[in-house]
Amino acid sequence: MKFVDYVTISVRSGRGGPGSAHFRRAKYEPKGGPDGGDGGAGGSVILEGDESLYTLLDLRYNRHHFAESGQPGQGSQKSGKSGNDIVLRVPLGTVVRDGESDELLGEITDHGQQVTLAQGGKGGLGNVHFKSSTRQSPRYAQPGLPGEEREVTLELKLLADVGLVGFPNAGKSTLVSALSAAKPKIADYPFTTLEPSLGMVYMGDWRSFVIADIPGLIEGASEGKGLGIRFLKHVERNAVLLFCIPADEESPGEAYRTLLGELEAFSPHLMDKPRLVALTKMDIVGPELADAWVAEMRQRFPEGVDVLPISSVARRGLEPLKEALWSRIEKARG
Ligand SMILES: Nc1nc2c(ncn2[C@@H]2O[C@H](COP(=O)(O)OP(=O)(O)OP(=O)(O)O)[C@@H](O)[C@H]2O)c(=O)[nH]1
Ligand SMILES: [Mg+2]
Repeated sequence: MKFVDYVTISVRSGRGGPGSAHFRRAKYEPKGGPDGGDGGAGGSVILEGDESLYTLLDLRYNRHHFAESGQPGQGSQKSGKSGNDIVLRVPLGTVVRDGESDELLGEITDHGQQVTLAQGGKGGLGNVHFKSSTRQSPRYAQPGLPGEEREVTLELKLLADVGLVGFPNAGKSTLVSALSAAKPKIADYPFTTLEPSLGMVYMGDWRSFVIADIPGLIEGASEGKGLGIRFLKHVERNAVLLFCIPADEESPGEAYRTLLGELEAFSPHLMDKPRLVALTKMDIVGPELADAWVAEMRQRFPEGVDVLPISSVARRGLEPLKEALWSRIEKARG
């Protein structure tokens, strides 16, 4: 399974335009001084973060990006026109490396953030700059500097669309293993999961999304209890939060509010994310009791919270859960 999107592209910036070695010509001034303008700068090739993109697909189909050269300077101190920059838009989370040395050139984390891949060559100075008391008629103007050419590798770590939130033992890892081919460690003791991991969920057609298994949270995690909340930085960029609360939880409403409180303590921004609740381990409730159980549990959550009963072990309720997640992911992707 692959969670990384790679593409290698070749980029070249434009050469700077040469400076002009022109001399002023006018009837009344037969020996006019130097008036050659500067050459224009070559265009650069620039990478720019775009929050509406999710893959490097566009660059896969279009791998060569050559920016224009600058125009030569002209008489009357006119500068040459600069070459246009090429701006390549990429999703947030794109890491850029030199294709040859593998040296890290930058990481795009913010919308509008730019990383220059190839800097346009500087335009040459016109002869007007080289006039001095001893040299009244410089015939010299600078050539433009060459552009840069390189291969760069772009790497996008796929962001999880869904982040799981729950107390230890809530069945988060089991759910990831039921929805995806990922095989996280599962055990009947708390804090089995120590590091977030990802699974790819395929929905049987062109739709797919990435789900992140996250370590368990406990009350006071924001003050360092349990594993703390540092790993919540992994859910900051998830579009949707899925709270996992076991069907036999004694106070589900309180559990939900406690989890929310820990998230908020980490970052109030997390409160803006769409969320829903998976009522896990429904197979421990007898089938004849299930409907009444779910109805009763739903009442104990704050109003407006979507609660979906599931069982990863019995593989029940998984399709409606995927669809519910998908509709929110789609909305978030815009
Ligand atoms: N009966 C039943 N047991 C389940 C189900 N899902 C998980 N469990 C059990 O619940 C226990 C905890 O499951 P995990 O998936 O490891 O829970 P977790 O939320 O990932 O736990 P941490 O990683 O410690 O935070 C294990 O013993 C699982 O077998 C389910 O659908 N039905
Ligand atoms: Mg786990």
